Amino acid sequence: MKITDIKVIVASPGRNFVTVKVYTDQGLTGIGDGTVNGRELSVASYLKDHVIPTLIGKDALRTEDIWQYLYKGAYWRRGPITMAAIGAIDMALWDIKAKAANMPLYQLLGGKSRDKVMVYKHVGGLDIGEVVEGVVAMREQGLDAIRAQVSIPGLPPIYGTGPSTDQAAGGMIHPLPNEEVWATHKYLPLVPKLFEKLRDAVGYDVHLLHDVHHRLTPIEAARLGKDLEPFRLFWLEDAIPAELQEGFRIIRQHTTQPLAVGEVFNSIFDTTTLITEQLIDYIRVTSVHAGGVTGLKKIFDFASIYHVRSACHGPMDVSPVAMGCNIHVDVAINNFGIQEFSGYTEATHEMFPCSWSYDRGYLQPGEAPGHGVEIDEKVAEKYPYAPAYLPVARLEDGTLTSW
Ligand code: EZ4
Ligand code: CO
Repeated sequence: MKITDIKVIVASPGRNFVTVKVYTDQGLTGIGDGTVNGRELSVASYLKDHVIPTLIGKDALRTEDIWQYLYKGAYWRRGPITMAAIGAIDMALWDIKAKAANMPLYQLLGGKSRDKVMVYKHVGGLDIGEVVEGVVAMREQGLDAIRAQVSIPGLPPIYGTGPSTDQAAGGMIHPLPNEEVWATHKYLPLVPKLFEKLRDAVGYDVHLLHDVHHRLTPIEAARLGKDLEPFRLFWLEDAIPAELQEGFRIIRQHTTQPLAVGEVFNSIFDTTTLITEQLIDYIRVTSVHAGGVTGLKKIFDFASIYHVRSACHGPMDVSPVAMGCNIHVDVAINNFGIQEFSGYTEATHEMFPCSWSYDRGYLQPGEAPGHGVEIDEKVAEKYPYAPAYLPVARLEDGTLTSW
């Protein structure tokens, strides 16, 4: 089955998405997600200018060979833009392969290992009371796992802590980077107080999660982990920036608090120290940023040997196409942990009709052949690309810091 054409579609139904559509000489088509939030057009160019011309005429069913061709062949290996471009093509090819087999994608990955995929959603708030209310309300909507974030009193709300975070992710995207303020010494004593109140309100049956968003140093993260131990979090996410994987050794020495990291990783080589030394419990790579279904499966299979479980990143900027691929992998692998799910705008759902479905805290991949997500190009035309940046963060004295 030969690849005859590949189209790149950039559209913004609430936020920017980069989607590829692969055409074959058998009439089958497949789509893939190549979105890198805030850097979207670089992936579109990488695909149009450098990848697509090399793939015309190749056998669409050779997913592994094409993955290696784009990875090893580029010479410049890894990196978020390269891996998102590879990911987009890989998802589209798996979509075509599963459609050719007339099966949902999960069947080609080993079939179902579980009945449903547990998700967590986000609650943010300007103070502890508001977060507690939000978590109680979300529990009533059937969620078994909830991420809780709170603003620091006296500082403006930061990314992920505003009210109704589900939609705020869109509202916090700016035409130029917004400048946020961060103060570790005000944050560290606040978070244990939040989780104490949360456990008082909802008990220990529900999984509670917290995202530090790379804002601490290893020893600060170790302190926070220790302070949170009585409240038994499902995980502490991105406690430190993880370019220095060895940093997790310090956190691990001090706390039994389970740890998750990896939403900005794009290759298995970002994870080797973390996984082989069992420094983390959950690996947060996601199909779009880690080289598609092929890249994701390699990392999760490697992680399974070391008792590390999957936890695909799933914010609103991971398109419904990548979300679909994640769900097929989630349901098929043995070492599934949890799936992040922020939900999407109505316009996003209108643009990406899909067979996967969400109900009261759990996702299902659906039974449509392929990954089950399509793109309505007429709808895409209604929502042109709009420049959008993630924020940056500074300390109170103006020093630029991680966020
Ligand atoms: O900051 O998706 O756990 N989720 C997150 C996200 C990320 C954004 C970056 O594009 O931390 O909200
Ligand atoms: Co995160």
